[in-house]
Amino acid sequence: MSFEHILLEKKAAVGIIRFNRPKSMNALCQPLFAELSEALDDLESDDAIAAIIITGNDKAFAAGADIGEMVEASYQQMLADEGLNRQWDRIANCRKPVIAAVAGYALGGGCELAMSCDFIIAADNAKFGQPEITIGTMPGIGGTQRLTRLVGKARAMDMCLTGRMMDAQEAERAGLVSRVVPLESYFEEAFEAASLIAGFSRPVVKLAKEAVNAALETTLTQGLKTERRLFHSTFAFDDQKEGMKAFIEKRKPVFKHR
Ligand code: DAK
Repeated sequence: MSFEHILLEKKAAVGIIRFNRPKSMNALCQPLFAELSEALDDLESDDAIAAIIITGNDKAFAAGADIGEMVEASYQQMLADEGLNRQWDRIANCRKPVIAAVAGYALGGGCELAMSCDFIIAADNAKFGQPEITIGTMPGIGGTQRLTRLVGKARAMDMCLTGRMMDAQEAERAGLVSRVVPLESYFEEAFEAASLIAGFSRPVVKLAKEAVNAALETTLTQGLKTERRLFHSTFAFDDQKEGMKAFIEKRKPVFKHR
């Protein structure tokens, strides 16, 4: 598969999607989104791939949707573009684990896209923001919703209404990112995390991901019920028997993903 705006690589059990528009800070143009969806379809249907990393370059994860593309768009065009709206949801709908490895700017749609991954590993130069207010609009693909759930109302309001950026350290304190590491090693850190996840039982990883996501969608009582049922269902897998036996026998488990 060859793409113009992204690079796709498969390394062992990890699929890597890298935004590749360095001249425009990886601004997310529509063709890039179509390619991202296509690459995710490919990685999701490839049985050799168990975890996915989405990343940019050292200066920018992505500085938002391509402003040049949007400047003259009408209300009718924005509303009608259902295909585009679906593509923006593509990462959140991926059933395999997706890690965002973020260095530099993750702004607007870039920040929203990182938040739709399962977790974010950030380089110490990362900057997160929802600056849409400074260009006369507002977040439209999760900035007011995912950000508020992740960092709370006060910080989300502050960022969406003033357009200020959060640096990596503040983002870690606020719960937006899971780890901050030196710029030199953020991709390796993400790759190690993805490889570790890829070595665990794949169906169980899927269920664990589903359970954590349920926490953001439902009440505590319903979420706990969902978790309990998913936990029970791990006992239907050989991998649960293998994992626990291996612990008792003081050896490494050999998961067969069934
Ligand atoms: N779009 C297009 N080009 C961009 C860009 C962007 N978002 N961000 C940067 N660039 C381009 C710059 O125009 C410049 O191009 P040249 O002048 O060299 O041709 C090049 O990248 C380098 O940028 P700067 O010269 O500005 O570099 P600086 O280091 O001075 O500043 C910066 C870096 C990232 C702080 C700055 O470029 C900046 O503020 N960028 C814009 C950030 C922003 O406002 N992002 C939000 C965009 S709105 C939806 C779909 C999408 C969305 C919502 C809903 N639906 C379908 C429902 C999303 C909206 C957005 O993301």
